[in-house]
Amino acid sequence: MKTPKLKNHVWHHKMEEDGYLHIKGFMETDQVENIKQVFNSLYHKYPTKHLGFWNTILDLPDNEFDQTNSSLLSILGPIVSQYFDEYELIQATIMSKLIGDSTNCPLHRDNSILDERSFMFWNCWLPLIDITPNNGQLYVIKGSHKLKNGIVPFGESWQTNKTLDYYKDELLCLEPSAGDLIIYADRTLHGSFPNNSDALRPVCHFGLLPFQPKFLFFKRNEFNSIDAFEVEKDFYLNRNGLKSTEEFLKDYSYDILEEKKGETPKAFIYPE
Ligand SMILES: O=C(O)CCC(=O)C(=O)O
Repeated sequence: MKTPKLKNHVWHHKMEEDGYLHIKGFMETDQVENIKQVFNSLYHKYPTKHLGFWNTILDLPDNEFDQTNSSLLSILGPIVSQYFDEYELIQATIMSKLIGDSTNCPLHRDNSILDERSFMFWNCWLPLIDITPNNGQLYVIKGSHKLKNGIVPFGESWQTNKTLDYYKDELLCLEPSAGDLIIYADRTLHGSFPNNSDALRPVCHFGLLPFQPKFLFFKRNEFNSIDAFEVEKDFYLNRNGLKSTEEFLKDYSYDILEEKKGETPKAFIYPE
């Protein structure tokens, strides 16, 4: 399985075994404060229209999103390169859990964007405040990246009939401090509890792709199996992933394949 590599071999092995890793003191306090200030100014300028989370992807206009992405990447790039090899870092966001009971984020795995038969990406979660059990704590199911968690196409949520209690022996509730880094694999089961504190809970969030991955766009077909379409990296670089899958596919076939490649899209049934 091709994944990014941690330079520290012990950590890399731990990540491979557990499907998550907690790195303490990943980012200096002053850099965390800088990102927090960016968050505070953007959050007040562009208040959210959504429930649960404020997010630079959902809530910023294109120009502000691009600018924030670039400045986050310029802060993160040099730090990430101290810890990792053989990765691609293409997008970073700030995401804040809002306040109240409606902010529960149920157990799930993340959406699928790679050929998961041979590629795995890692998501990175860097809290800008200290995390406590009361303020929207992240949890992971240790080792769950090795379970058959299935492909999750964009526009769909991971489905399960199991409760969190079913996984209680492997459930790990994480308590990172501001500036620590939590890494979890694209298919690691995770979620977060409601934020019952009186403050927002902002995090910087970025994905680490393995070097030169094969990108796929997955779409459920009328027979309830999943078609996979080969796409270029650019496909996931704009904010199309948030559109409905119909629109997504339309953009894909007209804009990416016909205009850029002059081909019609070829789908193949993806083994689950
Ligand atoms: O930030 C959180 O509380 C959870 C984030 C999460 O689960 C995700 O982005 O997939």
